[in-house]
Amino acid sequence: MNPIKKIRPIVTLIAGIMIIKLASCTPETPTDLTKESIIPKPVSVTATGESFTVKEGTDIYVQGSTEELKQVGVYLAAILKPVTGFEIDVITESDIPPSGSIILTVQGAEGVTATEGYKLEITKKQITITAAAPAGAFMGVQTLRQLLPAAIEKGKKLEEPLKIATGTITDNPVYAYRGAMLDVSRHFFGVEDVKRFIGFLAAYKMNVLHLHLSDDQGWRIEIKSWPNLTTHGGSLEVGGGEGGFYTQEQYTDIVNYAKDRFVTIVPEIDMPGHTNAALSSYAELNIGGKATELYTGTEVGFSTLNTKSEVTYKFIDDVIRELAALTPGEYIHIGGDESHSTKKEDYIPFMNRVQDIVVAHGKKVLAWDEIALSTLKPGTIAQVWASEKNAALAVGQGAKILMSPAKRAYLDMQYDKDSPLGLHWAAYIEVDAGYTWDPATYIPGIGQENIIGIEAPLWSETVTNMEQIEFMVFPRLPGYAEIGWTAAADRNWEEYKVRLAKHGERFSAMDIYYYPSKLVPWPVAAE
Ligand code: NGO
Repeated sequence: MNPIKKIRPIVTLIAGIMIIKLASCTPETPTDLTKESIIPKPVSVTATGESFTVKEGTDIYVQGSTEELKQVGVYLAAILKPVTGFEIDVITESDIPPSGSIILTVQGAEGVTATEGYKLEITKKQITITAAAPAGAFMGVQTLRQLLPAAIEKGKKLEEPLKIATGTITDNPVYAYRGAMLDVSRHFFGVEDVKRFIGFLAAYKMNVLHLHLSDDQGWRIEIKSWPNLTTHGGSLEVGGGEGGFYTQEQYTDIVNYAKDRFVTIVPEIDMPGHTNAALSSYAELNIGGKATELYTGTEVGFSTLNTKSEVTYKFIDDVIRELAALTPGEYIHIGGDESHSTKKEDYIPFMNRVQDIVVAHGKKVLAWDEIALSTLKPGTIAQVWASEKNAALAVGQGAKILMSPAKRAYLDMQYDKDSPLGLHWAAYIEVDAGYTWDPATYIPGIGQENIIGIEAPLWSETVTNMEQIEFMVFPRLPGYAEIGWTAAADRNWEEYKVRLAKHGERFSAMDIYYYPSKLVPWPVAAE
């Protein structure tokens, strides 16, 4: 059961929003690499004043050939082939690359140490991406992609040759975890939508997609040992429309698609609250032993698993076992938020025991900040969304935290009071407010050494289709990517907004339906 993409355009809802069309003009040959609008901003860029041209005969040479690195070459070739019309082979033999080549190498990478770090050298004669690992080469390719004309994103043959300004870029991220979350429970999004979302993350060097797979309104991942979870618990969504779920095969397809783009999937099963879909599917999980009705509203905090019953732990063990087997990433997210119907004296032993289950299946625990009330196992991460007190409790236990403060990082918050979609219980988050904060100074007493990274969650109470996802995510997502990648000292809204504006053309070429915030100096629309 994989409902096709629902088409319910919000165009009518946002009347008055201008679709920006750019004037077509002959592109100038780029010669100043320092003038390019790269997001996230790299560590250093120096220019040498010339340009490289992709020509007939340009091939991609992969040196230090692991299969993974070769795949990065194949990925780059797939971008260049349709827009140039050239053959563009990926060559793994140790031949000396001729003039005009693009080289991806993990050899001689002494200066590049971070797994995702890279050095991109562009001369008139060749382009070389040097990295310590294939992940870094992939990040370098994303930078290269942004140095090419925005029109390449349409994937169609261009009349003009591809030219790139020469110089050197060295780069590596500040935080290892740079992610976004998609709530597929409140509204379900099919495999193709999730893949498109992963593509957005990869384009901005983000490396985690957290999937919120279960909540009161729907259970979205097939669990073979508890089949009603999806056949019954996955059948609806907020508003009463048809829900859906991923078969294990489809989930694996998503995991692999993400892996090819150096994005790790973090699956979340929310518990002990936010569990009505499970409670409705299996009577024995309820405190009174009676199954609940399916729920299609948007209230929170009314459901809880029976934390005193052994059946509950058997259920959780089965779910985590199946999910862990399908998930190559190191984390399983166990929710733990807003368990208002679970007594505190029951919540704490429950979270302790579920952490043990996750660890027993070879994974580390991620959970919302309330988990800090329990005893954190080594490696458990608290995802800070609401409570600075919980953040301090987690750090006090020696744990690291993941920064997702709702007031700054929630992608489901409205931009302003006129936004047609989204909530505003935490804040209105205009594009500048989403960008102008620093995870390492946000909570007094908690610094970079306590933080694994940043994640921007998109909850989907009000978001029903891909177009609406895009409207909430763009143009805020590149800002979160930059917060996670670029040092705070190198970030500045006045400078960033100009770079972001240049990406409007890229969003349009990617057919992304973005919010044209008045705070961003988008290029003037041409008739
Ligand atoms: C809260 C709540 C979610 C809502 C979201 C809406 C967390 C961690 N729990 O965030 O269930 O969907 O707000 O913004």
